[in-house]
Amino acid sequence: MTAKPEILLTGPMMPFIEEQLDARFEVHRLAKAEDRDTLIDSIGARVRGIATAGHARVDPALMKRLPKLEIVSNFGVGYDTVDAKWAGEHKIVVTNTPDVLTDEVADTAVALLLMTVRELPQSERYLRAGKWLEKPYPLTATLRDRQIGIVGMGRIGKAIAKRLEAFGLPIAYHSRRPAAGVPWKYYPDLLALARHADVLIVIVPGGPATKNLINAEVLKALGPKGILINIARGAVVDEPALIEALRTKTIYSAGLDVYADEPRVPKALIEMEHVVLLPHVASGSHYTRRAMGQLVVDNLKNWFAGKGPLTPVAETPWPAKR
Ligand code: NAP
Ligand code: 8YV
Repeated sequence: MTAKPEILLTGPMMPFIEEQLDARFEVHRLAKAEDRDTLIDSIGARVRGIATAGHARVDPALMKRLPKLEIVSNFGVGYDTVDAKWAGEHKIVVTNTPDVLTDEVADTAVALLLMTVRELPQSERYLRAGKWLEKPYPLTATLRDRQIGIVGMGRIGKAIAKRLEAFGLPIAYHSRRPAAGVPWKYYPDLLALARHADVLIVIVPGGPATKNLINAEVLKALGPKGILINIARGAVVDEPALIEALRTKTIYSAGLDVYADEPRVPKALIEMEHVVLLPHVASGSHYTRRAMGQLVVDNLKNWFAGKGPLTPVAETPWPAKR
């Protein structure tokens, strides 16, 4: 019997994923190691794959210690915790989980927008506190008179735009290049989009290129009627600048699913009654997380069966351009 390929699991994953990995691979669990360095020293020379869900950074420091590493299979479409550029330069393939979560995340983005603009969590808390018996909940803002600006017109950005178009709302967007085949107005300049829109929905990848993309200047341009929805990555928004903009009413409100230092959320945000805060749940249904998990497993299985990766990321195209 040939030996199973050895892989490193950087943290716990759903049991059905771990069961399938155990059946096909010899799995080394970083989270269960008494000392991570000792584990990596002892198995590093034999590890050919990594399965990760952003629990630990898969950076050059780690990958250099795994000289036989061939593939990193990431749970999540966003792979900002993996240095994919370095991996690509060293003939290591990185895979992610695109498409299978697009609809779920777009649904959640629209829900978060409605929750924020119509103050639905606040009004529910009001009822539960018995305050409706005293007087009706105050009237709220509306989506009806708003221009939507989407920052990032990729798979999920398009799915959000389609949903909001069906709501009868005007859509415009910003990305580095115009998106092919979409009817919505393109703004090459993010500040110009922020000036035009009263809702800014952020759905770009994380990483150095988008760090603090939504800064004090963008928030000022969004203006006092403006609502920021961030469903991308916490680091894309300058969090202290956002807190200040909310505190000074430079913008009206925010709905957030992601934060700079998850799962820690700034106390200043938690204490603000007028913002809506979700704990990074955009893809978090059984159905969608299962599809994502299966793709993590299938990428590894396909690779070690010699059939290539199913969903390689842009930095590590397949067949490789080598
Ligand atoms: P995608 O199809 O790759 O789309 C990314 C979009 O962002 C593209 O339109 C891209 O266009 C644009 N973009 C990239 N870099 C940019 C920059 N520096 N400035 C402006 N625009 C930029 O990805 P997706 O599947 O839609 O997912 C997007 C991201 O959403 C993921 O990477 C992940 O971080 C996040 N996400 C979060 C959750 C959650 O649970 N909250 C769930 C799923 C995904 P250009 O290349 O032309 O600029
Ligand atoms: C996951 C996500 O919750 O796909 C992404 O980029 O942010 C989410 O779907 C996350 O990746 C879980 O680790």
